[in-house]
Amino acid sequence: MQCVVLGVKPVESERSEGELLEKLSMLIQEINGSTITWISSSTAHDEGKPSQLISCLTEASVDDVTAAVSGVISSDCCELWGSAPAILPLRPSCGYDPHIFYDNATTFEEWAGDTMKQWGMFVQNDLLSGNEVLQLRQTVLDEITHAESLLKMHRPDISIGKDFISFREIASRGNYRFDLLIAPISTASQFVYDVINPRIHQVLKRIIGVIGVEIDCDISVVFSKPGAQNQGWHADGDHQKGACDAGLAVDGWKTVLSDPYALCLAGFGAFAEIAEATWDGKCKAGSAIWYDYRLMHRGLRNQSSILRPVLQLLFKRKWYEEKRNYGTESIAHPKQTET
Ligand SMILES: O=C(O)CCC(=O)C(=O)O
Repeated sequence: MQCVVLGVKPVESERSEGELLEKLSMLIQEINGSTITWISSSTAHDEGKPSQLISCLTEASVDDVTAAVSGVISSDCCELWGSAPAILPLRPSCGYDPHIFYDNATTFEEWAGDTMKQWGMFVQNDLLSGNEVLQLRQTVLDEITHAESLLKMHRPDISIGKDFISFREIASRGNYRFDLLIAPISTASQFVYDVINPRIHQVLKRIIGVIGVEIDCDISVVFSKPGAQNQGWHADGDHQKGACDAGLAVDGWKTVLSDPYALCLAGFGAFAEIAEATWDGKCKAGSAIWYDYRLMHRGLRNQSSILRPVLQLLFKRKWYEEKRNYGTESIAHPKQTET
């Protein structure tokens, strides 16, 4: 089973996105014995010109799907934009904001659970007050200063920001961007246990589990120094290398994503960028972006003149161990020289 995305040009003004999808759903339900399920539609630009995008799930070949669609639409051009063994996201016509920002329609916990299932992410505004942000910011900056002073003391050969580093406590994520693990016994971690966790406990319970029972939490700070550039699209976890998951959904991810095994409180990929399906998640300090750990994401550049810290809380099933993001050598020890 694969997801196929086709672009149709030109976009006819009288044909809304929904109409094309409806028409195809009526006219093409099967190709050479393979069922076609039409999923969604959107628009994106191809060399400056708008193109209507439509996606479907099928066992049929991409050529057969393209030919079938070309045969039923009055359009100059129908071409393949992408295909994948997982659903390729298309931007909803109203954009993402109405879906991923809470609108008070139901309880926050219920909405958060449903939104995570459907969109893989959501925004929680004003999780922390202004004063709490200042307090947290200071403790996190102290951790960064401490880590950098250890690095300077023990590894003076390293040019912080320019050289690639991968230590047990801190790793670079491209020029001028770092991920620093916060020790479980530290002022910053205590802030998470005392202030943040009680506020999000119910949401976590609905989405992934109870802290201390099914899940635990890795705390880190991703900080981007002035001059950090846009990151490449990526997903952090080891799931890409075939690590076991929380349990595949009944149809093995074909149409339904299984429950997450890890959540990150703090995106999409190359195809999503071409299809204009990405979301640039900017939110106020003190607000949180929650996302399923499998979601493709990237850090945006820091054009300001100050360091930008982002507290990252990775809530994960206890069996999941994050091994990919850091190294094994400690910054607290001098470089071992070969004898
Ligand atoms: O810079 C950020 O905010 C995100 C960083 C990130 O995604 C990563 O380092 O894995």
